[in-house]
Amino acid sequence: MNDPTCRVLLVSGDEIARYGFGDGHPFGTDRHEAFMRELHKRGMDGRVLRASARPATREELEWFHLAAYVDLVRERSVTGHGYLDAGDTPAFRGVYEAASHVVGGTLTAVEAVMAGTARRAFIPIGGLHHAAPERAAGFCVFNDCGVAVHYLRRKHQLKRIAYVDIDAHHGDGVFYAFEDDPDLLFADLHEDGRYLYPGTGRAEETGAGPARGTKLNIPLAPGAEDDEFHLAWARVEEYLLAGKPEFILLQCGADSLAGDPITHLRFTEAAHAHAAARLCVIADELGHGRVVGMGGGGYNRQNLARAWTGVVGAFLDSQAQQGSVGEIAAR
Ligand code: TV1
Ligand code: ZN
Repeated sequence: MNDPTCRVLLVSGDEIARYGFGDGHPFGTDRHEAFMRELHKRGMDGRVLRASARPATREELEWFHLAAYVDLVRERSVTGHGYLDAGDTPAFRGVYEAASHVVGGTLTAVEAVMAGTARRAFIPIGGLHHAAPERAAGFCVFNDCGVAVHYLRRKHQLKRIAYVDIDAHHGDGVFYAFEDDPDLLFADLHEDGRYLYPGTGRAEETGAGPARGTKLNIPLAPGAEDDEFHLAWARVEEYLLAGKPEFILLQCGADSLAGDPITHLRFTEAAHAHAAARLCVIADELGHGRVVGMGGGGYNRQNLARAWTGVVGAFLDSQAQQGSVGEIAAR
């Protein structure tokens, strides 16, 4: 356990793998397996600590969501009929259990990092950034990212938390829920909303009320490649170093890679590995090292497998460096 290569937690298993939609829906239940297979192929599954997801409690869900909406999901979960939004997010039998395990899984990741059992943690099916307090949206039933922010504040009295999002879609569910909260640092690179769902996240959207001017939305043109990513990413680093968060959440949606079937950004998986590696450096520099990655979107299975294993690899590498005497002496 004190082996520094062994301080990265992976939250995985059937409970979260069941979150997904059938019948030609881009967000299928095979995404978890596509990732796990690649992790095994790269020999990385034996290098991480493992945990399964617990379900979020009703109280935890209601830190972010309205009770009436939580009830609606629970009802639809029995029959599995109908949609939970206007057409992107179908109900399925057991959707309540699956979605609450995704939230609980992200909390498991956050808990482990706060307890010090892990320095970084990753959950492949987390990062459901479109869900709003009162409704599902864009494949997202419960917003694990938003609940995690409340968790860190309520259970650990953290104030300044960073949410970084490199999914091709804007993280509107997180953005609008914390729009007027200056202590939720928000940095989101995404495909310009003029061309892609959900249509929000203009650069001028910098926060509201007391938080006006404190959030970073960076829309990129369709077709943007790693060069554009790196230019934007430099601004994210500057923003985080100035903001000094006590915890960093990364939504690393793999739908920003070239070849995704529903978006038009053209990053390579090196972008995701770079983001993960640099967030570890920043978190270490800030003195706490706390980083949790959530998989987010990504509908080309090969892309999501490569991008997410790259993120886990960056977490493992950052740990190996942290543990090496030479590296510490060289600082
Ligand atoms: C059922 C079956 C639903 C097949 C939805 C692609 C489907 C999409 C489907 C789809 C699809 C979207 C919109 C439509 C605006 C709506 C996890 C007029 C082949 C984080 C969510 C994208 C992305 C929603 C989620 C988007 C995430 N694209 N096939 N739906 N309406 N919705 O465009 O950020 O990655 O595509
Ligand atoms: Zn997405």
